[in-house]
Amino acid sequence: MRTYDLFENKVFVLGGDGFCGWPTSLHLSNHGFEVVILDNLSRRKIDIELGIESLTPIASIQQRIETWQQVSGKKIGYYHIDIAKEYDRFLQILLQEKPSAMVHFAEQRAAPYSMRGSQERRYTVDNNITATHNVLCAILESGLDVHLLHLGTTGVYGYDTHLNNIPEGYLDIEIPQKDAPPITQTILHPMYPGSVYHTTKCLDELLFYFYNKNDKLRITDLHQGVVWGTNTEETKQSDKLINRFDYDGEYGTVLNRFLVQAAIGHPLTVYGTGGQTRAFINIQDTVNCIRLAIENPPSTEKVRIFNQITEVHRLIDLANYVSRITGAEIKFYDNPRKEAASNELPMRHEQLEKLGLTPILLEQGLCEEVSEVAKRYQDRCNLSQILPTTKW
Ligand code: NAD
Ligand code: USQ
Repeated sequence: MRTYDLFENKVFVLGGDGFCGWPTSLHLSNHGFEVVILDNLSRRKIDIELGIESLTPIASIQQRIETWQQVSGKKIGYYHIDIAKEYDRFLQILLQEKPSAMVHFAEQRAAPYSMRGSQERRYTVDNNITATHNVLCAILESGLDVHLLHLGTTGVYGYDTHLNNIPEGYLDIEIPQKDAPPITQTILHPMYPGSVYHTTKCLDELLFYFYNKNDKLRITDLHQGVVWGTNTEETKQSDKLINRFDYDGEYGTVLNRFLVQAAIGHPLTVYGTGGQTRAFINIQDTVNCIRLAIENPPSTEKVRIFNQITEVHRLIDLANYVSRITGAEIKFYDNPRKEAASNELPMRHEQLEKLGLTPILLEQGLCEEVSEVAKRYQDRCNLSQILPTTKW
């Protein structure tokens, strides 16, 4: 049986140069954790491949880390490594650094990008599944008791069902038996992915299930909704710490896209009738949730699953809200994705709140803050990147 030394405080952040990973690294560092980032900068390479750029000018990872040390006096370590391709080196780094927790963001995360063509489909599966499996294998082979926290998605539950009480990961079901009373069993909620990307998150879930059952690895899977916002308390401390802000049709997420569109006078791009409903979370809450989950590690009895969301909105309501506060026009576009015309999403999310999360809900002030960032950098906005290019 493994033992867990509470509050050994070294944390690996895999994918720590990304949109969620960078503010998480700073937040954990600010809260006394010794942070080590592992990233292969593949996201920056995809920007070059697609000819897109973050709306905000992001500093290099080296400048980011140097600036954080100047601003806070705290050090962040960094390894340039491909988790999917450099297993032996990853294991060596793990054995050398001995972190007590590992936050795993290191995956290709855009649904549209994963559906562009065979190359991107294959890359997304190869990268995401191999990265996750390498992480699990390395933890097992190291013999270390590392708490793995993975960023999953609420998309694993699917968006075209009519469930009215989506649980946090598990369902109790009755399995009919021949000539005997039914057996009650707790199972992972059935998965209904809507893109190759979302499918990789479902496959990740199964890998976690197996390694926990077989090897008692300590795992938290955070089923996160669409993230919005850009800066956090820490990234605001210097221009060189600014977070990335994707607004293009492949990587930009919907609310941030609407706020940029409003700032540059482009109509809000509502796909279909806007009847789709999604769960949302502000980036400041993302980093708070991850810290809370690290500070409160799970047992090894089963994979702990939290729905990391704070609110649920229908897309057309969101567009109307942004239009009301900014005066932007709304325009309906043929939906480039295969999605139901509408769905409901009543999703439970009390576990993180029980650990102390005080949700930041959509409010005008925060939208204005994001709009300010969008206005400040509007000259960097490439209008030709606004409309989606991938259809499925
Ligand atoms: P991102 O693309 O900005 O960051 C991912 C980071 O991982 C990048 O810095 C990239 O270079 C790195 N990376 C990818 N593959 C790697 C590999 N093989 N080895 C090393 N590094 C690698 O994405 P994000 O928005 O920060 O999302 C992070 C995680 O959170 C993803 O797994 C995503 O599925 C999940 N998530 C994101 C959102 C959202 O709205 N952004 C919502 C729910 C879940
Ligand atoms: N949408 C529009 N207009 C736009 C962009 C999107 O109407 O201009 C709609 C989409 O059709 C979709 C919804 O908004 O119904 C959300 O799209 P999105 O691009 O904001 O988010 P999605 O593709 O679902 O993916 C994002 C992240 C992914 C994460 C996921 C969480 O990129 O990493 O897993 O949010 S979730 O949505 O819960 O699956």
